[in-house]
Formats: sequence, C-alpha cells, structure tokens
Amino acid sequence: MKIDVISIFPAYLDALKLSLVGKAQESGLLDVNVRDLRDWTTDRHRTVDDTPTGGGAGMVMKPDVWGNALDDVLQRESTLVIPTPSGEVFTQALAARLAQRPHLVFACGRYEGIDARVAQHYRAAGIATVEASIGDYVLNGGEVAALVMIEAVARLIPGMVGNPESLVEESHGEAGLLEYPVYTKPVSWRGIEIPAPLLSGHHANIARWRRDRALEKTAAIRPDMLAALRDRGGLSQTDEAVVRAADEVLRAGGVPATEGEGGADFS
Ligand code: JD8
Repeated sequence: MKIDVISIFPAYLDALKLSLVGKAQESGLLDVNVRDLRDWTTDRHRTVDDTPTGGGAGMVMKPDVWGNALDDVLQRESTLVIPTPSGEVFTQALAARLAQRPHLVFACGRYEGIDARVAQHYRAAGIATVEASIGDYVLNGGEVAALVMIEAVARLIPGMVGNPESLVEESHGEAGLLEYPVYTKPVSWRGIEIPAPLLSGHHANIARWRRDRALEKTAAIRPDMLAALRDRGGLSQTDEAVVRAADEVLRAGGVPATEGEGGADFS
C-alpha cells in the first residue's frame, strides 16, 4: 500500500517512522510519503490560507494550493481522505475498507479547515473521497487524526501484525465485544492475584472466562455493541445468561467482578 500525507506541519507525522508502521516501510509492505503543502504555494510568502468568505473567525485553507498539491499526488485509483470534525465517524469497518485500497492520500487541514470546494472537486472528478472524523471532540488540525487513521489501517494490511489471529479478538474487531482483561507475571502484584481460571491451563475454561469478562465489560461500557452483536445472532444462550447477570449487578449499582471493589473513578 502507498500512503501520501500532505500537511503544513509534516514533522507531526514523524511518528510514522516508528514501530509497526516504521518496520512496514523498511520491509516494503508500506510506502509512506509525507509532503509539505507549502511546496505547492506560488507566492514568496508561501501563503496557504485566507479570510473566510462571508466573514467569521479564523482563516480558511486556499483551494488553489490544495489543488496544485493534490493534482500532483492523486492518481486515478487513489482514495482521498480528508480528516474533519464534520466527517463520517472513523470506525474499524472504515479502516478495513481503506486497507483494501492501493493508494491513500491524507489531506491534513489547519485553521478553520480546507475550502469545501476541494472535496467537491475531486469527488466530481471521480476520485474516491472520504471525509472522516476520529471522534466527537475538536482538534487543531488533521495531522493527529491522520496518524490515528493510518495506524488503524496499516495494521490490517496482510503481513503487518505477527499473528493475524490477534486481530479477531480485539475490541471493535470481528468479535464485536470489548476486550477481556489481560495479565502477565507476577501472579500476585500489590496484593492483587491473577484470576485463578487463567492459571488452570484448561483452555476451554480460560476461553469461557475471557468471553464472560468481555461480555460483562461490554454490557457495562458499550451496551450498543452488545445490541449490535445480538442483532447479528452473535450471542449464545450462555452469553445471554452472562449478560443478564451482569445487567443485574449494574442495575444494583455494582461493577463487573474483575473491576475490583471501590476506588476512585474519574466521573
Ligand atoms: C481537521 C482544522 C481545526 C476544526 C475550528 C478548531 C478529525 N475528530 C476531530 N476533531 N477535530 C478534527 C479536525 C480539526 C481540524 C481539521 C480535523 C482542520 N481543524 C478546526 C473546526 C473548528 N478548528 C477531527 N478528524
């Protein structure tokens, strides 16, 4: 897969040189190019913004500069991804769709955003164009969002993660549940023991324990995901019994077993 990122703060994307995405570039699985938008300005002040038409606070990014840049970088089979707080919510499903594409181009805006005609123009030109938001909070620009999207997409590229199996059980993965709690040595830490089933070596019991904890956590934190899993027939009778018990505890104001009693929650 080829990824181009255009930004007026290209150094923001240096993190892509690290870890999994960094190694994928070394192994040739991924070809990432970060470009400075100002390289496509035409005036000696390298201007990328101007006042908002119709008035209002802040500045807007100029369409002509973005046009110069995207005309150079986009190819017919490219997908243009524009991070914006007013976009469709970025999800694992969207990440999986983008991971199928040969070339992604991320246009990172700043100021009040990019002139709306840029997305309109490339859509009309037949370029697959996605305006996406990473969540309901406001950032100062698209760079951090591009980092989030690129990491989520890159790790779905075949050959990226060591054991593709691990992708299945992840939160928001195919299992459709939040992840079960994980532990490692020491067995006892500051008076807290690793739950006994995990020490039993009994794989079926361990799998059942983990699914129960995932069901409880999802019931407590993301009941919407449980409803979605139920609607696609993903909950067994045993699962439903675990969920009913968890809902009992929650209704009684309790917390799921593994959370441990009391303590300061940040609410
Ligand atoms: C791109 C400019 C800043 C946004 C005035 C603050 C995504 N989930 C998200 N939150 N914020 C963004 C995002 C913010 C951006 C740009 C993405 C380009 N800004 C603007 C509108 C209000 N300033 C985002 N993905």
